[in-house]
Amino acid sequence: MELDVTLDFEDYFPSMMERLGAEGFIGELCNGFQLLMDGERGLITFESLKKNSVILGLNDMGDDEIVCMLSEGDLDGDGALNQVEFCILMFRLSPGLMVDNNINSSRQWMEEYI
Ligand SMILES: [Ca+2]
Repeated sequence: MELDVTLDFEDYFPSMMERLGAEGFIGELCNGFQLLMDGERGLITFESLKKNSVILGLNDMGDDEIVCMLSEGDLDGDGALNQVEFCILMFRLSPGLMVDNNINSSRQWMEEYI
C-alpha cells in the first residue's frame, strides 16, 4: 500500500478542476488556504505554514521549501500569502491546468471567483 500522501500538484489539480468546475475548485483552494493560514492575521505565514502543513500531508516540507514557497507566492512583498496569492501560487504549481501560466492573467481569472 502506497503511504506517500504528498500531493501531486500536476496530476491532482486538473482532475479536481474537471470534477468540481472552476468555481468549486477555487472553493477547495480557499478551504486549503483556511487550513494553512494564521487565524489571527488571516494570512499564510512561515509559522502558520510550518505548523499547519502537516494537516495537508506536507509534513516533509523543509524550512527552505517553505521560505521558497512564500517568496515565490508573495506578490505584494509583505512576506506572507493572502488568499489570492495562495490560489495563484497553487495554479502556477500546476502546469497541467488549462490556465495561462502568466501571473497577471491567472490573477484576473482568480479574482472573478474569489
Ligand atoms: Ca503577500
